[in-house]
Amino acid sequence: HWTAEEKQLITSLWAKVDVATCGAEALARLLIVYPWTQRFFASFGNLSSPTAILGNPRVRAHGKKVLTSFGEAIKNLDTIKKYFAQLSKLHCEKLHVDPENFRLLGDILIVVLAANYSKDFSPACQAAWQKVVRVVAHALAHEYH
Ligand code: ZNH
Repeated sequence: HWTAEEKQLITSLWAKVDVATCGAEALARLLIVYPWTQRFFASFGNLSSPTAILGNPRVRAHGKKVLTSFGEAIKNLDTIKKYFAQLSKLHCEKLHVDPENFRLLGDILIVVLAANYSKDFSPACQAAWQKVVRVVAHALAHEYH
């Protein structure tokens, strides 16, 4: 269900993405824009202000981890449910993350990409990425019960 053009728009932007920087920014923005998401990261230390969150090394490291995993998913778009089955179970059974948060992070990631790669982020590129973040959120929610 992916056209060659969509895949091209996805991989050509992804090739430019700085995963550490954008991952850190995306998770930090999630915690700032939707402060109730901070409850999942209570062990991460100081989250008391936007500045603290943006500079928090554990937020930065975890954001990189999440976006790295996201990047692996992009390489497995046609088998993404299977690819994310274990991770979906982990988020459901152990981490108890409400899947609504996957959608929120997806929307935040779109903002981060648009802000950092504005020249590349054409409406067609946005359309392909909106689809990616929706499919990723759906796959991560698939093993919830
Ligand atoms: Zn998550 C973890 C991915 C989203 C929360 N994650 C994690 C990991 C990974 C991920 C890979 C690691 C695992 C292991 O270790 O084994 N995520 C991911 C992705 C996504 C996500 C791909 C999308 C896209 N998460 C998310 C959200 C949230 C979360 C939205 C909330 C809000 N995670 C989480 C937590 C954890 C994780 C809490 C754990 C951390 C620590 O370290 O503790």
